[in-house]
Order: sequence, then structure tokens, then C-alpha cells
Amino acid sequence: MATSPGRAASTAAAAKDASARFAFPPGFTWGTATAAYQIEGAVKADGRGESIWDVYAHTPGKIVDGATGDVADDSYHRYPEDIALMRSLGVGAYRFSVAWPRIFPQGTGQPNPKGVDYYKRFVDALHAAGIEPYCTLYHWDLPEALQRKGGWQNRDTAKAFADYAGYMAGQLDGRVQHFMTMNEISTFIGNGYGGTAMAPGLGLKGQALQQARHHALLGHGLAVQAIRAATNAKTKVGSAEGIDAPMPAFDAPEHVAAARKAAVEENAGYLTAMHTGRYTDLYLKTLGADAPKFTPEDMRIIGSKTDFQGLNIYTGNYYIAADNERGYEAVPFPSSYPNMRSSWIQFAPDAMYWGPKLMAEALGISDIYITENGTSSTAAPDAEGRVLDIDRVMFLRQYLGELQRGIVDGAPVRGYFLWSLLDNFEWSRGYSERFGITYVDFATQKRTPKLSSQFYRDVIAGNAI
Ligand code: PSG
Repeated sequence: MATSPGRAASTAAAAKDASARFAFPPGFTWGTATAAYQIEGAVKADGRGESIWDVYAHTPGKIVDGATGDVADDSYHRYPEDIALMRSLGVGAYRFSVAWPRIFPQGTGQPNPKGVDYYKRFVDALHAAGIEPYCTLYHWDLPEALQRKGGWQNRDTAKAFADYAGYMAGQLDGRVQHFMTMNEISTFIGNGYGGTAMAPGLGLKGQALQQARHHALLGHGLAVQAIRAATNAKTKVGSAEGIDAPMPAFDAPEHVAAARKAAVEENAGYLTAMHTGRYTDLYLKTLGADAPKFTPEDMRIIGSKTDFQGLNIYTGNYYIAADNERGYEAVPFPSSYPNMRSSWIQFAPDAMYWGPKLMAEALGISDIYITENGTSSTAAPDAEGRVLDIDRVMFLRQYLGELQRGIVDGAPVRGYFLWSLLDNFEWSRGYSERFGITYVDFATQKRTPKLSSQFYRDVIAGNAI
């Protein structure tokens, strides 16, 4: 043998040391995430009012295969089983959302005690299992009664949301320490108000769209204040916003600087406004006559200080430095580049390294949670009933590896919530795109942990990738 034993041993020792680098910080929070309309079902139970998603899903032609969330995962009734699944995963946290129409069936007015009690029971069951609840107050299920009055186009909706958020947070005070006001304002405004692919499907343009977006931001800011007023001083308030993570084409100073500029300007209507209390000059200039009407007081409210920022990261955009007004230029993925089962998820593990790091640097954010990450997969039960979703395992391994590397390099990420615990109602894609690490047979409601569940359980157990 030509190889000297001494050299082989030292190489192995070095490799072993290197592997220690892939640990996450002690106390890192591991969780899974879901949302009310996507999993609960029981849309008529205990006095729940109608939401815009009930109406939209029951409109013929809107959802793949005519699916609705009427039953979904029936988690409203089966939550003990879902909590048991989380226990076997070993997660320390669960991100769920409260359905506003269960609390205020008409959006405003008298609260519905049965709806409130349901979430109290549910949160108590999480605590009994040693799982910390992270509560989102709005994951897109606006009470239909408020949509009839204009929804987010009506400035009064911002106030109605804050009233509901403050009331619900007060009811859960002492049981829930982390609240998120809203999930992905960018997505429900972009696809539901600007586009037609999500409820309410208005297809607005120009100033009307900008005004609705502005009102949603105002709702967030007012809710931050209402939650603080209704809860104890230890409560942490934030939001969960979606980003296409800004990524430099490669790690050269000019491209990193370009991606950092993109972090600010590409999120100017959302995260940038929320963290700086201003719309950037470039944003207002680009909108011109379509800019929303707003007061300095509005911007102060929108910029209300939060305690953490949740980021939903599935993919990203590459940037290079450019000699233009913005100082950056996007490098599109070639059409041949692979995406996951969902066509909008380009496989981009770099998103987890650069996204949190550059958003934190660009907007001065001190505490980040990855409030969603994951992928859809077509994997289905094999002859032995196993669901071997190796594509999701590969996806998560690469993304989590980059997340760990980013944390080592200073990204202030405190926790990670995998989307999703269960296959569920994937909005306009219905049940045709499965994001769960648990397979759900929607005919029988049988839950089967997929291979990715075992992978995630091992990551959590070792606090390392
Ligand atoms: C973001 C972007 C799209 C769809 C969904 C999201 N898109 O471009 O078509 S947001 C996020 C959401 C959660 C979804 C999950 C997976 O918060 O409810 O189930 O993504 O799509």
C-alpha cells in the first residue's frame, strides 16, 4: 500500500473536525408550519363564519380538480394525532394560524367563544407535548363579510384586523409567546388583489392595487401595537413575509453589494417599508401616479418596531452588479434549470445562505426565524406503503446545509419551521401539490410519515446537518 497510515489518519481526523462545523447553535428552534384553511377543515363547526377562501374555492374553475378546504386534513378534529406526529419528530415548536372567521364570524362585532376556546385547548395540548406554539394571526382567510365591504381595499379592514389581533393575542396571553401578524402580504396582495390566482381574485391594477397593499401594511403595524397592548412584556411580535432570497451570482464583493441593494428595492413594498417606516425614493418614483396615498403617521405605524422577522424562503434570485439606477441586475434562471414539483420553486440552496444574511444586513434585522421552507414532491406510497420522497430529502439537506453555513457566517437565524407537517390544501393547486413530510390519504385521513420525516427527526435530534 502506497498510502501512509499516518497521513490517512490525520486526513480522517481533519474531516471529523470539519463535520463539527455543521452543528446548529445550542437552543436553535426546530419546528413545522401549517395554516388554518389549509389543514383544519370543519368550516362550519362551532360557529365559524365564512372566509374569502370558502367562497373562492367553491367558485367553479378556480382550484385544480375543484378541490376545497371543507375537510382538508380535518385537523380541527384530529389535532391530537397531529401533535403526536410532532412529538415523534422531536420538534420543539409549531407554527399554526388562527382562522379570523372562527373568532369574529363577521370580521368585527361579538367574538365567538367556541372558536376562542378551540385554540386555547389546542395550544394547551401543544404545551402538554412540550411544543412551543408560534401563532400567525392572518394566513389569508379574511372574513367574507369584510370582503363585501371592500376587503383590504377598505382602510377600515386594517383597523378591524388590529382589533381582532389584539383580542386574540390577549386571549392567548400567557399561553403563546410568539405572534406573527400576517403571512406573506406580498403573496395575498400580489395573487389575490393584483392577480386572480388566489382569493379574492380581483385582478386590480395601478393605484387601487397599491392602496390595498398599503392598507395591509397598515393592518400589520396597527396589529403589532394592539398585540403589545394586550399581552405581557415578554411577548415577541413579528410577521412572516415571503421573499425570493437575494443571492449574488457568486461571492464577489460587487455582486454581494448588488444583491444587498436588491434586498432593499425588491422588497420595497413590504419588508423594507415595515423595517424602515418608509417607501424608498426609487419605489415611489417607479410607481409614479400609481403610488398609494399615505400620511407620515401611516408610515410610523407601518414601521412599528418588531421583535423578530419571519422569512418564508423557498427559492431566490441571482443578481450581478450593474451600471444602472438600481445598481443591480437579475440573472434569470435558464428555462432548462430544474424546479421542484411546484414550478415556482427553482432549486436554489444558496437562498438559505444569502437570504437571511443579506436581509439582516440590509434592513438591520437582529432576529430571524425561517418561518417556512420546504418543497412539494410527487412521491406516493410504494407497494409496501412507504413514501420515499428522496427529492425532498435532497432539497432539505442542501438548504439546511446552506442555512447552517450562513449562521456560522453571522446570519441571525434563531429557528426553522419546515413547511409542512402534513400534505394539505395547497391553495389554487388544491391537493395536487404535496408539501408534507407526512403523507395524507385524503380519502381516509390516514397519515404516513415520509422518508423526509425520518431525515428531519435525525437533524433535530443531532441539532446538526
Ligand atoms: C409563495 C409563492 C407562491 C405560492 C405560495 C407561496 N407562488 O409563487 O405560487 S407562500 C407559502 C404559503 C403557504 C403555502 C406554501 C407553499 O405561506 O401557505 O402552502 O408557500 O406554496
